[in-house]
Amino acid sequence: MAGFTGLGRRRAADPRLPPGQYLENGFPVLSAGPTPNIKRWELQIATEHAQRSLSWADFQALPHEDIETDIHCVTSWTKLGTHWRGVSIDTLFDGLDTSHEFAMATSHGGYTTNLPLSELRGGKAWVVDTYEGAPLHAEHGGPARLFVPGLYFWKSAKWLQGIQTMASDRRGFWESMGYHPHGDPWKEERYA
Ligand SMILES: Nc1nc2c(c(=O)[nH]1)N[C@H]1C(S)=C(S)[C@@H](COP(=O)(O)O)O[C@H]1N2
Ligand SMILES: [Mo]
Repeated sequence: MAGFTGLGRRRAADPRLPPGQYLENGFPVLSAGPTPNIKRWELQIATEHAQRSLSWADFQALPHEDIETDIHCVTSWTKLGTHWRGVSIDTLFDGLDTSHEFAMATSHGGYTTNLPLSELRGGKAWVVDTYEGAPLHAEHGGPARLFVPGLYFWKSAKWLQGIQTMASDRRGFWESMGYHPHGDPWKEERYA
């Protein structure tokens, strides 16, 4: 009977794999443009009230956290148990108040991606500078990238330059090409 023959295959599926994803052991590089040459790194955090600018030394002086988590790319690969280190967005926004509910992340090179602020705060997102114990490779967004593992990986802007809060949602680079404005892998929010 079909129901029984399918059982083994179903048991083999890893429960950590969101729907439609496959396990990837390598680490693919997905960049919409060339790896930018960043001469002077600076991170801008801005709300409707204030702007904060961090040099590399300022950023390094902030408390870093270790993160072990899975990552999910909209092109269907998932990597399990990856290790990162970085500064939480809560720390970067500490003392800045905002009534905005959305944010745009902007990268060196012009890439943008929009996120609800609720997906960036509350221990869900970081600016990471370390991957598997080593400085983050330039092709993966080094010296530092946004890291939002709860959403598809296109939201994790490489070569992060700034985060600007917004009163209403606008679309970033892939979102304006038809990717989902939110991007939850467990809901398969791939395309709008
Ligand atoms: N600045 C920038 N960030 C980016 C991208 C990009 O093209 N430019 N690609 C996104 C996409 S679609 C994915 S899947 C991941 C890929 O990250 P990786 O190259 O480290 O695997 O980065 C995201 N962040
Ligand atoms: Mo992607």
